[in-house]
Amino acid sequence: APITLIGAPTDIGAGARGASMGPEALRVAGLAAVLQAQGLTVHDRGNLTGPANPWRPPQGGYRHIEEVAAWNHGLHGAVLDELRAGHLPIVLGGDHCLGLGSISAVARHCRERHKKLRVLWLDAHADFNTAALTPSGNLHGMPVALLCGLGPPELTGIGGHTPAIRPQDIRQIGIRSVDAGEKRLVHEHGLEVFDMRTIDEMGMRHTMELALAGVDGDTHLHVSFDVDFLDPEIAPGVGTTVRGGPTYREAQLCMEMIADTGRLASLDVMELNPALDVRNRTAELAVDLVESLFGKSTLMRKQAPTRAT
Ligand code: DIR
Ligand code: MN
Ligand code: MN
Ligand code: MN
Repeated sequence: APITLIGAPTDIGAGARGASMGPEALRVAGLAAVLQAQGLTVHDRGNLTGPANPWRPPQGGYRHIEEVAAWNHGLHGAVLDELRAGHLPIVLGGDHCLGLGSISAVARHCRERHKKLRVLWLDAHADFNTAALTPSGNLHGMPVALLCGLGPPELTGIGGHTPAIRPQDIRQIGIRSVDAGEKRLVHEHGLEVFDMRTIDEMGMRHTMELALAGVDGDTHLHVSFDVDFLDPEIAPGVGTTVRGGPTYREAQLCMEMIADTGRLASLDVMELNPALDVRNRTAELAVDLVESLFGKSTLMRKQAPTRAT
């Protein structure tokens, strides 16, 4: 499918300013050209607009809830338009609160087309906080909970269906920072989390085999790539670094195994913060990984390598 780039330049849900510059940094790093070089058709529809960041303290456990709702409504509409047109949307974030608008649109499209949904959430964080549990009030720590129906109706209802997704639709990979109350909630809702210990113990290959199990020809595969998934040694340009993330090779294998399924149908690239980056290297790394996600491999491969399970 033709790819559409949708920029969402805001840091409205984050605890540090600067993710609003993410879309332009990804463009400067050559995202469109890299995909076109693989023979893909790419339309860049430019950036969405929305409210400025008023930088207020939390109210009732949430920071900037109205502005977060406005950005996510806009993104929901843009992603849904692209999916209905048969395009593959790539959302250029923006902070991860935008996963709400993007994935609620993907879920709506799946309901319309009777497709199965599988969301791969690549992140250092579980993003499963609620107003009662959050240490910060920042909504970028809550999109998975909101998508699962936990939170205020003005956010959980954005896709016209609450909950937008079920916990069993999602697999989280690379997780290594979960707040105390959030940990209990993740457990209660039965989220399938492949944390860093799992990756250490079974390796990225077996982890991805498990995370992708059951993905078939009827599955819409969505990847929500929070750039802080990556180890901060290789990806310093994010607002909330957590040490001990996947290495360059582990991240490449993760992306290549997703590409091998042939089912990738939408993508978010979130939390890139150029204000904290070093000569745009984190943006360049993200583009490099997206290239693998869209099937760039070192050699011609006749088929995906056999999976030993
Ligand atoms: C933390 C940080 N769990 C919070 N979350 C981040 O504020 O809710 N998510 N950084 O990406
Ligand atoms: Mn088109
Ligand atoms: Mn996140
Ligand atoms: Mn994160």
